[in-house]
This record gives sequence, C-alpha cells and structure tokens, in this order.
Amino acid sequence: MLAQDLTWDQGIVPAVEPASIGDRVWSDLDGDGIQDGDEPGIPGIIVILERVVDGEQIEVADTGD
Ligand SMILES: [Ca+2]
Repeated sequence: MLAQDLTWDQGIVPAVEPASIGDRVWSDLDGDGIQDGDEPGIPGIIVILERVVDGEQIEVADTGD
C-alpha cells in the first residue's frame, strides 16, 4: 500500500500558447472576425499589452489617425 502525504499542494497549469496583438481595429459589422471591404478601420484606439503577474507594460500601440 502506498503512503499518503497530504502536506503537498499541487496545481496543473495548462501550456500557454504564445500570442500576439495585431494592428487592426475595425467595426466588425457582420461579426465574422474578418475585416471585410465594407468594414472601416477605427482610428485613435490605444492598445496596452500588460503582463498579468505584475502589470508591467510590455507594449503600447495605437491605430493611428
Ligand atoms: Ca466582418
């Protein structure tokens, strides 16, 4: 019989795929996630990428004029 040691805590963290932020913000009028020809970009949007664990800003970008 195996001995039990209940003093250990353990968690499982799923692998996180690398992610990136693109350079387009638009009004997705038909909700398909694709910028179609009749869906204009939205200027003046500021995107701030922060690390969750400490809130450090990794990158700041804007969609321009
Ligand atoms: Ca669309």
